[in-house]
Amino acid sequence: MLDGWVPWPEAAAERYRAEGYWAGRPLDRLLRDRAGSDPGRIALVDADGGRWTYAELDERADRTAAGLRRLGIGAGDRVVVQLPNTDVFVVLFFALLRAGAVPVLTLPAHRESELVHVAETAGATALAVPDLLDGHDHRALARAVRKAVPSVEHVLVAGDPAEFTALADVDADPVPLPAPDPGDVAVLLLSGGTTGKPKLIPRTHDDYTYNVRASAEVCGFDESTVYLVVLPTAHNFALACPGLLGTLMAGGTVVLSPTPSPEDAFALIEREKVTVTAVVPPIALLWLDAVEWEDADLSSLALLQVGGSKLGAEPAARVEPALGCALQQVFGMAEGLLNYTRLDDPGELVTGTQGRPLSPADEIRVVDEDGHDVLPGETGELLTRGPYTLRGYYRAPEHNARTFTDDGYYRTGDLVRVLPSGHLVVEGRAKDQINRGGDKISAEELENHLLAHPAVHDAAVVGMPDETMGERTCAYLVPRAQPAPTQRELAAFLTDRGVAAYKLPDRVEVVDAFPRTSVGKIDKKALGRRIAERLRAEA
Ligand code: J2J
Repeated sequence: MLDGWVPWPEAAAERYRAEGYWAGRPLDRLLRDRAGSDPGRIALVDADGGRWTYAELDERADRTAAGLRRLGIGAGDRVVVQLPNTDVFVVLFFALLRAGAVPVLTLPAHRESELVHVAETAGATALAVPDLLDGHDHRALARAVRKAVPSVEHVLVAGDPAEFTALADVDADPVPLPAPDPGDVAVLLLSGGTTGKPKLIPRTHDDYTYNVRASAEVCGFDESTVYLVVLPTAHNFALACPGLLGTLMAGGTVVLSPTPSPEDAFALIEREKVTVTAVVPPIALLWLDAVEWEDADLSSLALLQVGGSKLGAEPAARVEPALGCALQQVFGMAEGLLNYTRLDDPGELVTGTQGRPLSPADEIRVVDEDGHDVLPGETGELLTRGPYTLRGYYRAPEHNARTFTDDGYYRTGDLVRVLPSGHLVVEGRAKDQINRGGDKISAEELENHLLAHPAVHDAAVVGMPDETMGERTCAYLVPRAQPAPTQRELAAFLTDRGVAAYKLPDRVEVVDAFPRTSVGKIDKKALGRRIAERLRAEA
């Protein structure tokens, strides 16, 4: 068993098992089961037209698992996986589960700063990367990670491996492998982060399998489902809500799009007769416009899931007429709790709310700043616990003490109100994070990077309103001396430090001093208002 993670209390675990939420089966079985019942059905299609049946995918996963074991990668090993939306990701994911290893999923956009931290925190023994992606050499990234994190013994490369191991060569005749304990951690997901460094989220076989199964049921996935993966496969939404895992569990077909661009995605929707996909609001907005000029046939599309940040009611209402498919809003988090509007919800709930909890066993509370429950319908911070919501981040005891209540509720940092129907409306945020069109940026993490610049005396990062992204990032700086660093200089500095591009500030504001609250903290609310006003004045 992995150490450093926080299991559910035994009484809760017993209840989740007794009530059937936790089925006691390893996560990889969803593929094995379908390979048994529907071996010849197409499980996976890539952008180039590569096609794999359930039996083929299952066998590739077995062969890769055997290859991993031969390399010495096995029970309990953490393996950082940074791969684009390709068959290699899907095969490696299942292979790692079968080998008993724990995939640690990172976004392709992550760079040295994020990867080193993730590999270090996970105590990773291996790293899987593409050779080149969007012009970036991930083998160079892997070299930097290995240098910084000596526990990383193996680098597995999709494509040309240079001095490392080609993933194509991680292949051996299948061997019988011990099944993991379903109560154990199956996968580590990355949190959006509100602190200096991103946190790792342990998801067990039992909890994640339930997450996938219940999601697939609520979203009506079945053998006729053709799901297009548009967001990165490493994202909880695209992976498991119901995502690619839910599609495979239901016996449908997963289609992989290399990018969310209308050109790529629409062509695949037409070619593969895609029935459902999941996007973040800025992509939904882009697609709503793109139907005007892209003449692809989208008539197969029955459902568009939108989540990751708040979708406005106006674009929400445009989805059905413009794309000819139903909308489902999803308010989810890699930490667990998922809220979905239901397929038979009345229109005003679908366009005007962010859904209601997936599971009858999800417990939610909405509390004020003192932790007291607000009156029904009032806005407060959402707390939650349940059969698929973590009880603690991996190896983060101090952070856990702050982020969880004594009785195990996770403080989401989201401000919501609950309607009489049980649907949630997201009203804002209590956490120090910027939600840039679904990409989460920890203000503290970015501030720490900015403070490392020799010309920066102090830094405060806030969100600024943006029509397409919902929010963008504004960095307020107090310089050490004039001239203050420009936005371009800072971007180059941050990129040099290995910070992912989506975290670079969209705007830099130089000030002499920050407004302070009565207790002397930087008044970020005031800064947020200041930049919003300034944007209005400029418009
Ligand atoms: C407002 N805020 C939202 C929404 C997430 C499905 C969908 C999304 C995620 C995800 C996910 C929102 N409206 N509809 O994992 O499986 C913000 C909240 C939340 C945070 C979680 C999934 N949907 N959010 O976005 O772990 O602030 O997961 O707490 O990346 O995104 O971010 P993340």
